[in-house]
Amino acid sequence: MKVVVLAGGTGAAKFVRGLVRVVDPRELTVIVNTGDDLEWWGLHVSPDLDTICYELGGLLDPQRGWGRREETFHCRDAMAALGRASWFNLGDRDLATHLFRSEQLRAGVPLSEVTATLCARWGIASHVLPMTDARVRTIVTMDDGDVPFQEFFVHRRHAGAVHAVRFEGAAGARPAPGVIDAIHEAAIVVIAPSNPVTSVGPILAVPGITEALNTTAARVAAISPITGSAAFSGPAARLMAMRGWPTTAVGVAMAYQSFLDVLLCDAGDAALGPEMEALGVRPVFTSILMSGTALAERLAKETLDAGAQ
Ligand code: FO1
Repeated sequence: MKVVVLAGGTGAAKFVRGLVRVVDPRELTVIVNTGDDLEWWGLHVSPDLDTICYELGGLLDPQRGWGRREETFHCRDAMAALGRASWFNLGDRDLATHLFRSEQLRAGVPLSEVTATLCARWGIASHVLPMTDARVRTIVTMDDGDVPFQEFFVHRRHAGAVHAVRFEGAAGARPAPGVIDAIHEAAIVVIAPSNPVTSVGPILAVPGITEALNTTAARVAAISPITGSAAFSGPAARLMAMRGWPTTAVGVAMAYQSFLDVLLCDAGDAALGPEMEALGVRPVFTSILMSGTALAERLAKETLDAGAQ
């Protein structure tokens, strides 16, 4: 059974960890947000691609949920001593990924090919695709002007009023090779429990991807990143409010309404069921907390079961 996951940050990696325990990893394609990408110390960093690849390759740091396990930060400290910015914590092992990727990109190799090479080197059987090979950057408008996503998320710890979010370069981007075919050939497409605005939003903003989701014969399921009116982590609820969506699972259903069949939500949100059904979305109430591999595996299985109904 072919499964596609649309993925953003750390929540997506947790879900994928469970998913590869219930599907053949070779049948899995993960389409990943690259709006969070940045240039750091002259290198191209793709945090969400790396989080998914490190998870699938068994390299992810389990505590932080990003970067590599058994990491050290000597280069960061040495750069700080040279007076360079060090708030974005690139680890020494992680650095090898960015050196390799940047070298390849400079030689004209598209990001999707570089990603495939890295996956092969790390023994990853699943297909990991950037949403696009083009340059797309998530820009957050705050009181003092526009800031790139990682400046907002990491440096400012997502504090401060957000007036707008835009995906620079998305309108002129094309989906990376394989993205549209994967969506059409899937039995189920799962939108991971990622921030609907800044993690999934950039993927949906690449022309052709939302259309493929609207027209695929696959069932489309999502897992809410919101329980009650709070996000598991990060600024999802605030950014959803900025978009004018309720900061509940109903808002998640609204974000994906045009193509969403099933939404897995927290059992405590059962009272929201009728509002979701009114949007044409079938809610499945369950435990969506993924604190540990066993829970992630159970949620993945429930998601596939819900999509099959
Ligand atoms: N997240 C942080 O909160 N602080 C960091 O210093 C940081 C560094 C970092 C380096 C490489 C990488 O792949 C991810 C990193 N992240 C860091 C996570 C990243 O900001 C987020 O996972 C996403 O971009 C949000 O989806």
